[in-house]
Amino acid sequence: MTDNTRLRIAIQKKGRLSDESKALLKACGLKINMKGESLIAHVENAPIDLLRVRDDDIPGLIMDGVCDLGIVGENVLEEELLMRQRANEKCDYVPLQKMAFGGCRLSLAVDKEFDYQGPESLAGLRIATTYPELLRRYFDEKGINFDVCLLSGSVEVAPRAGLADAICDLVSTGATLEANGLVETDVIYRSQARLIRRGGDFGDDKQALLDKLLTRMQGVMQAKE
Ligand code: PRT
Ligand code: ZN
Repeated sequence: MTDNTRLRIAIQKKGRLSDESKALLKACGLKINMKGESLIAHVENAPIDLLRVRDDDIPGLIMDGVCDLGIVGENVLEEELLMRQRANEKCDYVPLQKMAFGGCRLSLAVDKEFDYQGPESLAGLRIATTYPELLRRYFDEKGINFDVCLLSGSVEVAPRAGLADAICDLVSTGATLEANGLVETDVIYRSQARLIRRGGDFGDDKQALLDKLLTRMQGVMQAKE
């Protein structure tokens, strides 16, 4: 049985958001008892548990009401939201603070030899991405058809490997694109990490704990500015 009296926070287990998510919670005064690879880490000085999962699972855990709070990239959140809307699935959540980390952009990129004149240059071509819904929204708004090559990693090698004519991937410094002979053409979505909470009522005790945590988070983030 799960203990519903404890506030459950989903954070990325390993990756670009995990260290800063943990650091933020620690700076809020939480004493986290993190043992190796375990899925759940208990907070020793508050009725809070951390669920350490893949970032892709965080929006679903919140939208299904399995976790109370989550820290996730808006790119992953928006992709899940569009997918659930398309499938008519439950997508109840409340966006809270933006975090001061995880900044990146989802961009189209083509081979540097490609004669790119705008998104219409990609009409009827194949684009490799991990974010088919965000990509589709962008092209649907422009009335341009395209094919998808769905990859969960190594998107930047798809053109060279002959899998796709262009890519749509996350960019931060641009070094990965450059190393693969690609040029960024259009930014289709700007993202950063965000705190989200599930919909519905939390009950008095959990709500009070959440309010206290949010106030502390604001303080920590303001102190950093
Ligand atoms: O295992 P899990 O599924 O949890 O992790 P993951 O591998 O899916 O995600 P991870 O840890 O790579 O990224 C987590 C989140 O960090 C993303 O969803 C974004 O919100 C955010 N983020 C910020 C980034 C980047 N910057 C980023 N640069 N995520 C990925 N990248 C990758 C990009 O895909 C490309 O391969 O870094 C490369 C480009 O970086 P530059 O600096 O060369 O441009
Ligand atoms: Zn992921």
